[in-house]
Amino acid sequence: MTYHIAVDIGASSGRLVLGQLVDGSLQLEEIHRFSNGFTEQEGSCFWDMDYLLNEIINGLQQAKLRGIHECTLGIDTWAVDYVLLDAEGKQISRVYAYRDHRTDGVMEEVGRLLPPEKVYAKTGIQQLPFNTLYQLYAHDREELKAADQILLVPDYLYYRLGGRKMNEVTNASTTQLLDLAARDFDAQLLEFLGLRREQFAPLTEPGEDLGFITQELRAEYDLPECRLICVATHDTASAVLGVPAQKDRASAYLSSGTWSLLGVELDHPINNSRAMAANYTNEWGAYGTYRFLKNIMGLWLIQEVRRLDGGRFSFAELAEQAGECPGFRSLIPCNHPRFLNPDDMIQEIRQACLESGQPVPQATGELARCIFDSLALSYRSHLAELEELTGELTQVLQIVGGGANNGLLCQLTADVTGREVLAGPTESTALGNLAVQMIEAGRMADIHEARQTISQSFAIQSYLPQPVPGLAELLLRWEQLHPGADVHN
Ligand code: LFR
Repeated sequence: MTYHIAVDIGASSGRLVLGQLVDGSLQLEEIHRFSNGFTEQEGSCFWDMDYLLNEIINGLQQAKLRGIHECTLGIDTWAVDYVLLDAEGKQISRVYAYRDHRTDGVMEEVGRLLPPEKVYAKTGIQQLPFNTLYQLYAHDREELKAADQILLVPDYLYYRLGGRKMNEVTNASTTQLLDLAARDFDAQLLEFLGLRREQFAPLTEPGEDLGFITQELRAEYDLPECRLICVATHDTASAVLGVPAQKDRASAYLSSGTWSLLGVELDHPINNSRAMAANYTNEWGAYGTYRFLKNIMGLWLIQEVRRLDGGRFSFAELAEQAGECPGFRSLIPCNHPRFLNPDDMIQEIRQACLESGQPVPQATGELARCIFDSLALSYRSHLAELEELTGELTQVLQIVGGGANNGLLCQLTADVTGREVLAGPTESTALGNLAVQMIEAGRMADIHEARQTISQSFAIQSYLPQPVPGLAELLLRWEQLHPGADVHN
């Protein structure tokens, strides 16, 4: 089989990307794109699984129309959200979106019952109010008890396509229920939630062959013959796999999408008290690695501003307008929980500026500028933290994902961090997804070769730091906003 297809679904859009190795170069072609987002029903936020499945099927039909009769397929999505199934494999509840407000205050409540230090020592996972641990705690007890299986979103999509149940490890680690030492679900945490181990499927590593899309689906929708390969199903895990190989220079990555995930890849977790205090996570990676990183609020801020602005301007236009506004005029501590899912992001940003005595951004370009300046300063603060925690100095920051297209944000990041920024590829998540499929198919030897191929196949843009006038004063202003007040407190 020469065709490999990545299904990559993020919080705001999904795509099916065809990957092929042509003369040693990895070539991508988008075969289908669709929008995604949670919808509000009776005051709660839900994802629509049937819609997502339908779009995957649409995409596969497009592939067939292009003459693809055989392929491998891998699926990645965002993390933490889950689907409950009954013994017949039917979905028994709606799928809550992680930004739903039902978890407000739950992390604190659980923290009073389970010492957070113990949970962190065990799991190494950062405190985020939407971790599956807290979502399950907030879930209707009876419904949870009655569930035969608990699958995360990509596990469920694989199951619907191929019929096999699994809990893939890179994503399962984001539940905050896995024990780093035992490398399985932790018995005490499950007991705390009133759950049994059998309610989860076997943990499965990226690279495993999950068999073919069912005959019924193929016949009903006239689909290609697809062999399902378990990839790193957490989008961030795939994005990190898709980071190009570096030439001997120490580098950190920033996976820039709805979230900004800033970190390094490690072959061991760092779950000491300092890492806990700074709220860094150790999510499990493919091939025995760990994603030591921090969640920063990311492009969600601008996505929301754009949505509330009626989608009048593209992201490129917003960056252009922001570039025309004076810099560092108004700043927000973007990781504050108030920005996680406010009723109105524009009002929330304006209110935060008003409260801190700064000019209130009015025009959409001014709001965008406030967001990009604040994100860049956040990256600076957390990069310093990362260096302290790992004891490794960073020379280069590799930005991958959609945010690598935002020249203004990349340049601002280089300027305020004083580091060279290497931007690209934007499709690192699809690339990481495809890399696992290609390794499994024997087209590439290992992840080192895959990363080498990625760096040779895509143009990477370099941004060198330029001096920021009045930087010392700017940093003082930034610190006064308490940017360390995090999504976890
Ligand atoms: C990015 C991401 C992050 C995760 C957040 C919620 O798309 O997967 O890694 O913390 O979404 O699932």
